[in-house]
Amino acid sequence: FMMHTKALTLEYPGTNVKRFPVPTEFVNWKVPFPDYKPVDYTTEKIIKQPRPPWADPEIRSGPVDVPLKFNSLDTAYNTDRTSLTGEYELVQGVPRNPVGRTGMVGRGLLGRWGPNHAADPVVTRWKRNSSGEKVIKEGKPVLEFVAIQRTDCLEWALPGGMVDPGDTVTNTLKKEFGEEALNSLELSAEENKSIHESLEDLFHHGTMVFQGYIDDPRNTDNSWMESQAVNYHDDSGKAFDKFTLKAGDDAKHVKWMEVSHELRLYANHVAMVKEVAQRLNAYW
Ligand code: RP5
Ligand code: MG
Ligand code: MG
Repeated sequence: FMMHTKALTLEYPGTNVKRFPVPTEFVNWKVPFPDYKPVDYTTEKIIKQPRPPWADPEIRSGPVDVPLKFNSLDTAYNTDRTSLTGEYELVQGVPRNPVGRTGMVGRGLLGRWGPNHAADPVVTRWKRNSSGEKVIKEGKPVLEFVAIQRTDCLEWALPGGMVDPGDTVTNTLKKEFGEEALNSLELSAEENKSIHESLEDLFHHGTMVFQGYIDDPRNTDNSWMESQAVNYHDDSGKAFDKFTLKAGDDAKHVKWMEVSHELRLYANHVAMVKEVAQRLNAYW
């Protein structure tokens, strides 16, 4: 069962646009909502020509040069249009959000019609005191994970990012962690090489902790975020000593954040971190 709440936030992020209010009982498409008048919004950034490579053409105004292949790998656009939630419906040729109504049609800030794929690294270590012993709460060791503060909304989040056209999820996990938590974009070629090698090691053994629909505030009735979250756990605490966390790209700050039930994070990132805590039998 899937539900969204953050995708119903009336103020559409980073704009003055307001969603049409959808009371929770009307989210489900199966519930008739005759008064539903969703606002139609797609950011200028993806409509203006030339289009960025991560953005699709407008498909509601007539046939396009290269038709989009929904529910399949679309090689013409170098993008995966399959959904982790299963096959999605098309209504008048346009994908329909598998969870339900959002109060907005069009793509909002998202580039793709249908699923927009992202990847979220959950990098963890045990919290230790000054003598190097694990910190214990209620009989369980306390975890820490690498969190970034997003520049777009100032909310704390996992250092995740969109899968670029033609790129893989595995590579995106490393790339986004490097860019957002290590500021790799502003390091010298040499520094990057050494970071890349260490990351290669660390990111070798990951555990998939979540795959599916993301309750992202940018979602619309026709475009939505999906992600795969992978946990990389540094049990000895030695591997990450090599790195200096430094925020970069779309991150304003970065830090090791303590894991507990009090976490408040972007989208449904709390659920991903909670899953990691449970798997590692850590304090929550
Ligand atoms: C969320 O947005 C995903 O879980 C991921 O963390 C992020 C990807 O978008 P950008 O960070 O590139 O904006 O839905
Ligand atoms: Mg990024
Ligand atoms: Mg990001």
